[in-house]
Amino acid sequence: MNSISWQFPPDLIETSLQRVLPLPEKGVEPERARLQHAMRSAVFNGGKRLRFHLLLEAAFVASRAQNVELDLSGVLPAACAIELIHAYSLVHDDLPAMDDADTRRGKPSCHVEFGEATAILVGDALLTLAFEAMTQVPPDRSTPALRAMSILARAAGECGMVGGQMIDIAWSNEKENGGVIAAPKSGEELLQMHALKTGALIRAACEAGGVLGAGDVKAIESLARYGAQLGRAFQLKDDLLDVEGDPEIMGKSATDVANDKITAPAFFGIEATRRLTFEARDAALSSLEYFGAEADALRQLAHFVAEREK
Ligand code: GRG
Repeated sequence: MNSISWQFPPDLIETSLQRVLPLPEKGVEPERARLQHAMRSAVFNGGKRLRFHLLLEAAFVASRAQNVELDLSGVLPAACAIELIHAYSLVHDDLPAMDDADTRRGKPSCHVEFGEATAILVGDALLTLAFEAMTQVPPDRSTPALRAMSILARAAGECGMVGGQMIDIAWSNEKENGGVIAAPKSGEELLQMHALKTGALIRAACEAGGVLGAGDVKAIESLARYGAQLGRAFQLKDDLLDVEGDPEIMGKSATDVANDKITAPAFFGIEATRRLTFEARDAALSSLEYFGAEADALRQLAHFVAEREK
């Protein structure tokens, strides 16, 4: 992602997140300091910041299309929030009851380093902090901020990521599915699970960015469509890397294949999965036709997501 010509420097992301997740205050109870330390470790451990970049860039693109100046103070809280929601989902996804992954981003996963109960609380605290962060906007930005919050809440919850995770888990664990062995009955069902588990948050980053950048209806719709297709390409490529990627480069230990997850290559075959990935990339690119050069970073990102090595 380093080769993408973002409108905003990566420093802006890290300093904004540091502000939302400061070091423990002096005198805080040692137990809470440990929790805060574990929360910081789940966030500041080398993620690509894809969703933060997306939300910020979508806001920029929408504002440019309307010829208005982007007010970052109304956008950064939601950009931080989506990264916190993402970090929580990874901490919970790695738990023994879910994917049981020992490493994340090349380091011990949260429950391995801090214990299982702490990791559950880290996820809970990051999710709630995300919603607190989203309220920290100037009063004149509160209406779009509230709309963006609703988009992110829906995408993160049962109608989106959590619902998709439930389907994914149920397909690989009959106990979590009332004793019924389930599997996707069609490629469409598998892609719909992807759209919920992974795509919903990526789509929401783009749609919420469009709202916070004061985009018109067409701009917001275009960005949402771009996000949905980007999310599809992202998960298909993730499934391909699971089969073809180098675990050393990927920085994670538990593969979906090893966890008996139903992956796109297992369902469609490798060649068809590659083709679907590129089709989603191209659909994402077509969704940006409404915009000019201001959307070039989003175009570069669509190529990166579908063609990356990790
Ligand atoms: C536990 C509620 C709950 C949801 C989990 C995020 C998720 C839903 C599952 C993760 C499983 C997984 C590896 C899905 C592939 C897509 C994905 C979210 C990959 C990780 O995102 P990146 O590559 O991560 O953006 P970094 O580390 O760069 O932030």
